[in-house]
Amino acid sequence: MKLVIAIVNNDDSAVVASALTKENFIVTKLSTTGGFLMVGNTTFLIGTEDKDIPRLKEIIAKYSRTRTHQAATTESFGRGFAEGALQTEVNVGGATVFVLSVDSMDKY
Ligand code: 2BA
Repeated sequence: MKLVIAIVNNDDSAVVASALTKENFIVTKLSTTGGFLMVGNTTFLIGTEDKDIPRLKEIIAKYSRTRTHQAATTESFGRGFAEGALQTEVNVGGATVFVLSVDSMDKY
């Protein structure tokens, strides 16, 4: 058994969640914030069997788009820089996916 932690863009989260549940994956959706851009994103927790991991990754990749994001980084916070200073352009996503091994899962 695996636990998948998938971080996706907020704009893709509804369609990713819908595609996963349609394919019978059980999903928990968390509202999260990226530490670099300090912009909201969505983290999915998905417990699933090892054999379903390739299909799960395929679905997440299919519905997660890469975007260019222009923003002040956290480097500028609290240092008195003018607005627009330390702006940076970064490619965000499609999705960042971690796959963890799970010792056991119980439901009571
Ligand atoms: P953020 O931390 O807000 O990062 C947004 C994007 O900024 C990243 O896109 C990456 O292109 C860039 N970036 C992040 N940290 C950077 C740094 N120290 N220097 C230069 N550029 C940096 P993604 O890699 O697609 O990541 C999107 C979001 O996924 C991240 O939002 C974070 O919430 C999460 N994430 C990505 N990799 C992670 C990791 N190794 N561990 C935990 N969370 C991760």
